[in-house]
Order: sequence, then C-alpha cells, then structure tokens
Amino acid sequence: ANTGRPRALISLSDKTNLDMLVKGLAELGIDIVSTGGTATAIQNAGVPCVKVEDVTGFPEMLDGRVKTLHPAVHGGILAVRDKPEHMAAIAQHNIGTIDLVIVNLYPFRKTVTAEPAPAFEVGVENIDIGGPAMIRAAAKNMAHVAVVVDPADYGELLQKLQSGGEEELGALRKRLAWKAFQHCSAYDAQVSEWLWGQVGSGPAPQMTVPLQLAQTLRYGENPHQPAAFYTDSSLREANAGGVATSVVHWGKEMSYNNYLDADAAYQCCCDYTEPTCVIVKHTNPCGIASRTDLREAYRLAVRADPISAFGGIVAFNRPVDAELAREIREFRSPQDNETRMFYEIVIAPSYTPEGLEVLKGKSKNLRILEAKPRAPSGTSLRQVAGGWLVQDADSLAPEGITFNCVSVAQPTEKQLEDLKFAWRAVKHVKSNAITIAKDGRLLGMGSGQPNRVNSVRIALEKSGAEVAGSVLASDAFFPFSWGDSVEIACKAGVAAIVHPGGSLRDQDAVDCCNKYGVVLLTTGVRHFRH
Ligand code: 93A
Repeated sequence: ANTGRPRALISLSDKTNLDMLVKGLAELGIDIVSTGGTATAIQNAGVPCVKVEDVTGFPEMLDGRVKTLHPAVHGGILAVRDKPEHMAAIAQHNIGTIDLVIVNLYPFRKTVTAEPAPAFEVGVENIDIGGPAMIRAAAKNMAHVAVVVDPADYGELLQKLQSGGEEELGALRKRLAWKAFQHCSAYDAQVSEWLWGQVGSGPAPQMTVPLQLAQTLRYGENPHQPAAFYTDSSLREANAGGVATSVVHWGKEMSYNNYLDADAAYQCCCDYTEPTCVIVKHTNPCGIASRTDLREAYRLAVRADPISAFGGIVAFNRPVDAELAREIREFRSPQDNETRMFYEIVIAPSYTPEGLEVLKGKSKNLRILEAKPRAPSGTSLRQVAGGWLVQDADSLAPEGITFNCVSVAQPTEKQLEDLKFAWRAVKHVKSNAITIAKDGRLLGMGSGQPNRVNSVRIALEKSGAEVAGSVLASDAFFPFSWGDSVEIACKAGVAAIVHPGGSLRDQDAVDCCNKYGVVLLTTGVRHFRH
C-alpha cells in the first residue's frame, strides 16, 4: 500500500474549489484517495484518484453510512510517525499513512432548514459520522497530519506544502486542527439543536452558539474598545440572510456600530411587506415610508426627520435600480437645499448593475450592502455581566394580532392601515416607544425615554403640523391618560391611537378618547424593546 509518496484523503459534500485543490495536489506529487461522489468529481477534473474501497477492501455499505470507517483509513491517519511500534503495526497490516485529510460534512443544517421541512428520517440520514471521525483523528494527529475543513484554506495549504519549511507547516497543521474541532463541535451543536426542536419546546436548555470569527474590527462602540465580529456558523450555512451574511459591494470596512445599525434598519425594513424604505440612526428607525415607487418612499422617509437621517443607514426591502440610486445620490436635505444627504450604509436585497454603479458614485466611503431579507426571527441572545439572556425573537407582526376597537369612534379602513403601519414600526423603536404615522409613512417617533409622556411629546414635536389626522402607536399601555400621554395626543390632533391595553387605568384612556372623538384600539400584546 505504501508508494512512498504522501497521500491525501478527500471526502467533500461542499465541492467548492475542488478543481484547484486536486490539481495543486497532483502537481505536488501527492496521491489522492477519495469517497464515491468526490472521486467522480476528482476524475471529472482530470486528476487520477484511488477509491476508498480499494484501500479498505470493502465496498461502501449501508447506504453510504459506512464508507471510511475502517482501520486502513483510521490507522493510516492516526499512526504516530516517530513511534516505531506504530509504524510496524500499520506495516504489518499493510496500511499506508494518510498525510492530508480534506473533508467537509454532510450539509446537515441546510437540509433540515430547507422549505418544506424534510422528514425526520431525512434529517437523521444527514448526520455525518465517518466525516467527523476522520476530521477528529487527523486533528488529533496534528503533529503529522494536516486536516482541512474549509475550502478557503486550500490556497494556503498548497502554498505551504510547496514552499513552507517544516516549522511553518507544523504551525499551520495546529491552526487547522483548531478549526477542525470547531467545525465538528458546531456541527454537533446543529444536530442537537435540531433534535431539541423535534422533542422539546422553547430555547434549548443547553445553548451552543457555534461562533466563527468573521472580521476583526478596527474598534468597538468607541475607539478604545477592541472588537471583532463573529457569525453564527450554523446560520451561515443555512443561508439565513440578514446582516451577518451580507455582501459589501462598496465602501469602507463595516464597523461595530455599522453592524448594529444596519441590522436594526434591515430587520425593521424586512418586517414590512409593501415596498418600504427605513432610515435608522443609532439602532432606532427615524424615517419609514411604504410606497410602490421606492423613490417616493425614500424621500418621505428622509422627510420624517432629515436631521437624524443625515449620517444614517438607509434600508430597502426591494431591489435598488438606477433611478432610485440617482435619487439617493443627489437628494438634498429638506432642511438645507445646499447639502446632499450623507449616509453610512445603504442595504437592500439586490441592486441592478447600473443602480450599483450609480450608488458607488455617491461617495467612496458609502458602504453598499446586499443581504437576503431577514425579519426578526429565531433566537435573540444578549449579554449581562456574568451571563446571557436568551429569548425567542419578537417575530409577532400585525397579521398575527387582533386589533380591538374600544372607543365609541370607529376607525376608517385607512386609519386601520395606518395604525398597523405605526404598530409595525413601534416594535423596532427602543422603549418607551411612540410612533406617529399617516398615509403609510412615519411622521415622528419618540424613543428610549424612561417616561412615556416624554416619548409622546418628542414624537409630536417631530410630526409638526402634519399631526392632524395622524395615528399614534405606543409599545406598552398608558399608565395615565388625563393630562398625560393620551390627552396630550388627542389635543395635538391625533385621530387614532393603538396600545396594548392592560393598565389599571385603561378606562381613563377610553373615556379620554371618547371625549375628544378619537379612535382607540388595543392589541393585547406589547412590544418592549430594551
Ligand atoms: O455516512 S457517513 O457518516 N459514513 C462514512 O463512513 C463517511 N465517510 C465520509 N459519511 C461519510 N463521509 C462523508 O461523505 C464526508 O464527510 C463527506 O461529507 C461525504 C462525501 O461523500 P461523497 O464523496 O460520496 O460525495
């Protein structure tokens, strides 16, 4: 079995960069052993390889469940090269060494998150056994064997094999072993979390977030705070969308605050079903508008609060074309017609080629992001000193809520639509949150005030003269109404109000609205956002 030449065992579900890998290995005089589908792909690339069954003397069996689980494979990987007993033992059984193990696993996460959800048995069949066994064996024997689980590492591997000294290669093997164990533990976490989803309810009792370093950031919220961005590697595979899987087409590197703000903007925008533009500043939406013509939506979103929009993040839930891009590039501040608006980021599900070119012309610093839509979903995880808080994300949308009219005045169709629009927005604003809207656009919002009446005052002030006939949403109930939030809104000209209800003084809110002829709705659910 021993040709004297180094041997690589290749078994890949994700065949990205396979051609480049096997051609590089062949040029280096490395023999290749491979499993069924991978062997076919290697031969198609015009590179010779030996099938693993010819090494084990066994056919792949049990529907592929047993392909590489054999001493001829594991002995060849695990033998300690400088232990004469080990080398004698494998020689006695005619086992050749395997020096490189290049394996990635069955796409478990992708399979179980596919729509429609696959049968339980399909999920089970996608649990890779032989792959992790080889990866772990090779990683354990990192003193002698290199293990590669990520196609992004092929280039470096080939380069070091070609020209690296033993010391450099040894260091690379250790780093690859670290990655290999991370890959396997992330994989097992995916399997156990999926199983929990089948047998349990709520967040898994033992949560494992398989983190993968995506980017070392220049700094955190402030320049004296070192920082990095990690992605949930399980989600990356699942094509989960959102900021973590976005493509940066243009502009400066994303910063810590950029990620936070872009995420807030895009999740809010993707919560709207109509074509919508959302502008966020410091994680709070300060402009939102829904219009079939996205240019109009954009203009109205800026108008809600041009001062805050300046330097903000602009999100769209529809593709950006050249006309829209031109509008974004040229639009001048409604405050001051001299100044073109400046933004940190534009984020959208896609761009037409021309739209992208036009937008690039706005500034070399503008970050242009493309991301698969992702409204709030899954699990949310936040840190407190010494611990983590886990909850299901707030994925409740107006479609899943019953809006109850509790006032004498009844809402018109249009008011009801605006109330739902304002309600969708209020979920994305920091508590105490108040949003005021009219005709499918945000007029003003009050966020983050420890006292609700101040949020109402701020939202009213931002709405200005347009408040007459508008609607107002409150993320939680009104503790007081007379002379307080509700009456102030009624007196200012708000025509309809929606809140969760549930206060001891709920009746005050009803009486107050009835006195002013204002519509009052309750939802029975609240949207705190801390
Ligand atoms: O079913 S397995 O757990 N049993 C095995 O013995 C085995 N060996 C490799 N899965 C196994 N593999 C996996 O097959 C690898 O991890 C890789 O993802 C996949 C490649 O199969 P193919 O070369 O036939 O496309």
